[in-house]
Order: sequence, then structure tokens, then C-alpha cells
Amino acid sequence: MLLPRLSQSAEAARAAALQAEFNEKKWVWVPDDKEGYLAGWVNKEEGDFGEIIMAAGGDFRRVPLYALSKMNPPKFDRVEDIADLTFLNEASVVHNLRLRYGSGAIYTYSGLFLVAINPYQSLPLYSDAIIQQYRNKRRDENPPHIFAVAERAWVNMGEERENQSILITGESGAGKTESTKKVIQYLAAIATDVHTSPPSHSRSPTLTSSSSFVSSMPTTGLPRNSSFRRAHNASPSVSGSGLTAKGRLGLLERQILQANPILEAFGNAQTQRNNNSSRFGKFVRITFAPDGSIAGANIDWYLLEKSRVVVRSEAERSFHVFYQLMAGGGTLKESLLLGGAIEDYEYLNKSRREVDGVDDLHEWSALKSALDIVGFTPAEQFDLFRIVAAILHIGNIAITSTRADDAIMPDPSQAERVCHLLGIPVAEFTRAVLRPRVLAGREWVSQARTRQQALDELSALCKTLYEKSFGRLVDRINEALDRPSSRSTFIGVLDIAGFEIFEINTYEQLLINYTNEKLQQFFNHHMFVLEQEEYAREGIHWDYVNFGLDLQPTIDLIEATGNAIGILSCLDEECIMPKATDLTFTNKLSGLWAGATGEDDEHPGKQKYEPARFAQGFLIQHYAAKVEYRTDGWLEKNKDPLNDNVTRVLAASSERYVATLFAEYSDLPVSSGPGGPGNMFTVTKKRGLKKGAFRTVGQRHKEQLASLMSQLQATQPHFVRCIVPNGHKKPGRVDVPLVLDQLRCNGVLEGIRIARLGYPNRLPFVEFRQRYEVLTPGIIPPGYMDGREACRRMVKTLDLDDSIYKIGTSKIFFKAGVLAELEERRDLLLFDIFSRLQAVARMWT
Ligand code: AD9
Ligand code: MG
Repeated sequence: MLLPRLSQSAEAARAAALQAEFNEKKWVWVPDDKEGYLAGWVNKEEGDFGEIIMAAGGDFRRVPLYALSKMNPPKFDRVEDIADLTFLNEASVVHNLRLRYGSGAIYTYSGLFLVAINPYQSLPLYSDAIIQQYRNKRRDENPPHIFAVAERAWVNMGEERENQSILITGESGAGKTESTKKVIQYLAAIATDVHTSPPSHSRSPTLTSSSSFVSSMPTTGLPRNSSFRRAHNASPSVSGSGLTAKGRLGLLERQILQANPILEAFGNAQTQRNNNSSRFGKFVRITFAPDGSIAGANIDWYLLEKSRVVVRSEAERSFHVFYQLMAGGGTLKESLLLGGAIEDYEYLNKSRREVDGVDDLHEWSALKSALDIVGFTPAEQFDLFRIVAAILHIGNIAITSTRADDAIMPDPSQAERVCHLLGIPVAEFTRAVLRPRVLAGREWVSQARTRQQALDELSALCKTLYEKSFGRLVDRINEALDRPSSRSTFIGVLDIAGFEIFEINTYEQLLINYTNEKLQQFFNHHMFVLEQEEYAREGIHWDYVNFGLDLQPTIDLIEATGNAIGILSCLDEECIMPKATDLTFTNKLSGLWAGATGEDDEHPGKQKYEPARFAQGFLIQHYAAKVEYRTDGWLEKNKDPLNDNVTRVLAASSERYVATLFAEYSDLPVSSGPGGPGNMFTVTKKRGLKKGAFRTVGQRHKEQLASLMSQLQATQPHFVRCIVPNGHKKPGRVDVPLVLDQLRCNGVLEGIRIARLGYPNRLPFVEFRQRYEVLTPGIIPPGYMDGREACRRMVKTLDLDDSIYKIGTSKIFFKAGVLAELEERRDLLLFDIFSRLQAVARMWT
């Protein structure tokens, strides 16, 4: 229906008036240092410059034309999918996000992405009623939501028997972990529904679409997954039952949900950016039986920030579990010899001790109950806390030095506590730290350590203990949850830090940015494939290069091995060179890529590398930005810095748990027979590691990442991008430059760039004809006409240049901006007709 009925006309008239007002001026977005972009209109153009009148305040600005971005007509305000915007520029993207966020719509689609802006307040978006609202619905039937993403993954998995992945990235505090929890909450609830009672429709408040435009507008934008368009009734369909989802969950579902508080206690900490910051990345796979019920779960983890147990900024805390144990440990603390308070422990008293709004005692109870539910025995729990306590005691070991600068331990009582907990002999431990035996030529000799060396050894020990114990903790959770079966399929949720650019970027940033470069490549490739499929289906010729290849040179620069060696391999090589330092490493890099160009043997990543000018380091051109890395401390960070005297003592511990943590260093095979009650982790296999094989941090990460990527490649992916709206952890305010930076780093703008290379807006023939035939009266004869032919005639009459559209077999495709122009023409015409009708109506009343 093209003409609004007069009786319903108030809304339409308002919209038409807005549009008419908009059409009177040439509206643009003007870049602004503080606000990002401000609205204005072009008063006149002089050469390459425009004279702009600013909408707020009315002052004049002279701006180069290239810096201006076209504004979308008002009916595009708050569109649910950014890809539907006809002017796909940065300003319009943030404008739309900001408008939506202002009205509580924190979720927005951008083609293949779901963008989620942290609300920093609890919103009524996640109740059981809302879960039901998203059940068995297509993406366009509901407002954008993380539940819609989970639903689609679930449906696609069921229909296509294909594994799914949901990739969630964003910077610290953006809401990745919260989003992950929502996905798991949704999946647990709907998978439980599979077994439950008859449908009864919930009448609780539901979400409504914030934009009336979108529902009236034909579907345009980026290609959607083929399965998305299919009506999906095939999946087990159950609507809400009277009980709350939580009350109905079975043990396995509860165990899966309870794994999270455990991981957070040991893997999260308060930081300046986030009071509950995950200091590791994770990939959680939920497996489903063929009937849609949950069959198990499995967790992989990446890059734990283990240095936090030893040092951190003054404004931050160590991992939550330290404070929880101190607050709630009770008699357990006695067994762990923890007589003091937080102030008494060197590893805790140098930085912040409490988090606003967090009650460590309460969290302790939550942790204990989660451990019980997941099935950790009391002895297993004791082992976990044994390590936490041992670390605190190690931190209190005092080391001084003799006049000859040899390290000594003046008070052995502290080391005795440590050794008691770790099940190792004090004399051997002390000797390993203070005077380890080293090979001098052919002979083993005791070598005295300096105070600093001994202290470094102790902190390295704490980091290793914590990381290994964390790894075992995750293994143990997996033992409880993981029930692989050949017929199951999974949905994997990746919660991993996004691209990082800090004032000073170091090895950790390189590894995380490398990861993100790979994930972005994965996205680009996926989008390319879908786009290509759509064009092929529609018989449209196109010849773009595979977008995934764009990022390969940067990836090669970092990860390549063999002749065209990359940064990580180069670092590994330096780590085994006798006299290498961070400086020799840095020089080696520059020697490889900053020198004169030899054309034949040119490294594919060479043009992505630059030596740093003013510091020891280098720059890499990533897809998101050019990042400068400082290389101080990289050799140490890449190696396992524990001396083998210490590891051997620990491997021989009388405490099984401790011994298994260090089993790979052991000279003696660790028996895996039944042990006492402390027999928590039996060593089943040595993970393909040769005894004593030395693996660097970089190697390990590269392997883990390769395994992650190959898993992702075997899934149908879904992409979620979380955004921090402002730097104050406060609701309401959107800091536009900050948001723009994130959109650039998280690939949303990159996705839009790619979309613009093709024909981002597309309409089925019928919809195109319905909506725009009004612009070509009399062109299509009455009676039946083939949709394709009708479109062809229409575009001819509309005088569209054939470079800006393509006619497929069922749809017509447009370059960005074309539909806006058609919309504008249509609006003007309708407004004109409408005004005349109103005049006629007035004459009769
Ligand atoms: V980090 O890389 O682990 O430092 P995340 O995981 O991206 O980070 P997180 O999910 O922990 O951030 O969110 C940070 C805080 O924002 C949470 O503790 C909540 O207080 C707040 N948040 C995030 N998402 C939501 C939401 N959907 N609703 C309400 C939210 N609050
Ligand atoms: Mg997190």
C-alpha cells in the first residue's frame, strides 16, 4: 500500500514533513575533534571546500568537501541493521548506534555482526519471557539481541547438522563475558525446554522493535546466511512453560553454568577498566545431542595473565580467588597456614584490596557452592587453595644478601610453610633457589645466586604454579562436563580480548593483536564466501579479490616459519642463542625487514614492518591500525624462566597434585595408579611433549591459535562485537571518538568497507516493484509481467547508470547510496500527492 489512509495519517504526515524538511537542505556530518561528528548543511560550495552551517548553534564552518559525510534521511534513524543505511559512512554508523543506545537499544546489527554496547546498568532484556520471545523466530522478527544470535546458531546447528561458533570480541570492559553468559543462559534454557511441558504462551512484557521504518522497509543490506531466510520450524519447538528456566535446569546444565563462577574466581580480577576483567581468553563449546538437549561442554583457554599474581598496578587487584579465600576461608585458612590478613601478604598489600560493590565473602560462598555442584571433592578443592596459599607464602619469603652479594634466606620459617604446603623438602627447595646446580663445562657445580636472581626465581615459580594450577582446574571442569559423542554437534562461544593499542605495547599485545588479525581474516574470508555465493546464485559477475588475503602479509610477518621467518620464530631463535638480548633480537628484526629491498627474496610481510624511531622496538601495520611495540623483556617473557633445579624439586613433591603439575619436568615417570583422596589429576598422557622439551610462550600460543582456527573453520560462524560506550563505566553517555576507534579495531568498519566494494543493498524484484513503481507510472502494462523484465524497464525509466545496479535472477542489487536517492524521489512524490489530497479533504470538511 503506497498511500496512507487519511485517518491514519498523523504519523505519516509527521514523517513526510520531517522528510520534506530534510530534503530542503543538503545535510552532512562534519568531523569534529571533540564530538566525532556534528550535523550541518552545506550553505555553498567553493572549489574543494564547503561552507557549512552547523545545526546546533548555526555557526559557519569551512570544511574540505572530502571530509564531509552524507547524512541519511530521517526515516533511517534507529535502523536495526546498519547495513540498511544507504549512506554507509562512519558518521552515520555511530549516529545510528548512539540514537539507538539513547533509547535503550544496546544491540544493533551491522551486516554479519551483532554490535552490543555495554549498558552499564541492568536492563530487563534477559528474562525467561524474552527468551521465549526469541524462540523459533527469524532475525528480522524481533529487535536485535544476543539471544537472536544464539537462536540462529541453535537452529542452524539443528537444521544443517553443522557445528556453530559465536565469536565475541571487544576491548576490556565492553561486555564480552556478560554476552557469553547470556548465550549460555539462552542455550541452557532452550535445550532444557526440549524435554519439558506443553507450550503455554507467556504474557509477560516483551521487546518491541524500536524502529517502525525497518519493518516497513524491504529487506536490504548484506547477504544473510542462506539458512537464515528459511522458515525454521524444523527444530524442536517448545514455547515457555510456567516454570522459570532456572528451576527446570538439569544437573549438567547447572554444572555448565556453575563452571563460570569458578573460572572467574581464578581467572578474573579487578582492573582499572573492568571490576571483573577476564585475564584469559576462552572458547566454550556446548555440545548437543541430536534431539537438541545438552550433551556436555568443554573449555579451552588462552593467554592467562599470570604475572598478575606477583605484580600489578596499584589501582588493581590480583585474581579474585586470593581475596575470596582471605575473606571466607575460615578453618581452611588455618590448614593453609594463612594466619594473617591481606595486609600481611606482600603479594596483596601493595595494591588495591577491595572492589566497589563486591562482597568477597559472598563470592567465596558462591565459589564453594559452584565447586560442589561441578563435583570437586573436598580434597580437590583443598589442592586448588593449597596453590593459592603457597603463592602468598612464597611472596613473603625474605631474601637478603651477603657482602659478596650471594642470596640468603635469613628466616627459614617462611620457606618451611611453603614447603609444607607444596610437599617438598626445605633444604632442597632453598638450595634450588639460592644455590642451584648448573653445568659448568662437564661438571655440575653449585652456583650462588644474587638476591635479585633468587627473587626473580620465586616470582617465576609463583606465576608457573598459578598457571599450571589454572590449567588443571580447567581440565578438571572438562572432566566433569565433557562427554564427547560422535553424534553430537556443538556451539562454541569465543570470549577473547579484542585488538589492543596502548601507550606502550609489548609482547602480550603482539600476541593478542596477532590473534585478532587471524580472527578478522577469518571474518573477511567468511563474508567473501557468502557474498560470492549470493552473486553466483543470482548469476551476477563480479571479480573482487578474496578479502581474506588482504591481511595475510601481516599474519606472515608475525607467524611465518622457514625461509621467510616471522617475528615469533625469530624471537624463539634468539631465546636459545647464548648471548642474545632484547636488543639483539630487535636489531635482527630490523636487519631482516628494514634494510634495502632485495626484490627476489622479499618477505611477504616486509611492507607491514617498520623499525621504531625513538625506542627499542618496531611497528606493525595491522588491519586496524599501525601499532608500535616495545621489545623490552621479550626474551624472558617468551621463555619458561624457571630453573630446572626448582622444577625437579616440585616434580618430586609428596603432594600428588603438586607433582602432577610439574610432571613434564620430572626425571621419574609419575605413576598414574590410584592415589589417596588427594588424587585429583591423574596423568593420562604427556600431551605429546617430549620429556623436558622446551616450548616458548609464542610457540604454545601459535599452536593453540592454529587449533582454534581449524575448529572455527569447521563451523558456521556468528560474530558479536562488544563496545565500551565511555571511559567512566557509566550508563547513558556515548563518547563518539572512543566508539569509532573500537568500530575500526573490531572490524565493523572493515566489514562495511568490504560491503561497499560490492552491491550492499539488495531487493527481491517484487519488493522493488511494489515500492518504486510509483516513480515509473505507466511503464509496466497491466496484467502479468516477469519480475526481472519489470525491474529492467523500471531502472531504464529511472535513468540509473548501469554501473550502480545489477539485476540478478531474483533480486536487484545496488551500490551504496542508490536506494536513498530513490527513497528521496519517492518521498517527494508522495508528499506532493499527500498535500494535494489534504487540500481536497479540507475543501469537503
Ligand atoms: V574483559 O576483556 O574480561 O576486561 P569484558 O568481558 O568485555 O571485559 P564484561 O563482560 O566483564 O566485559 O563487562 C564489564 C561490566 O559491564 C560487567 O561487569 C557489567 O557490570 C557491565 N555489563 C556488560 N554487559 C552488560 C549487560 N548486557 N547488561 C548489564 C553489563 N551490564
Ligand atoms: Mg571478560
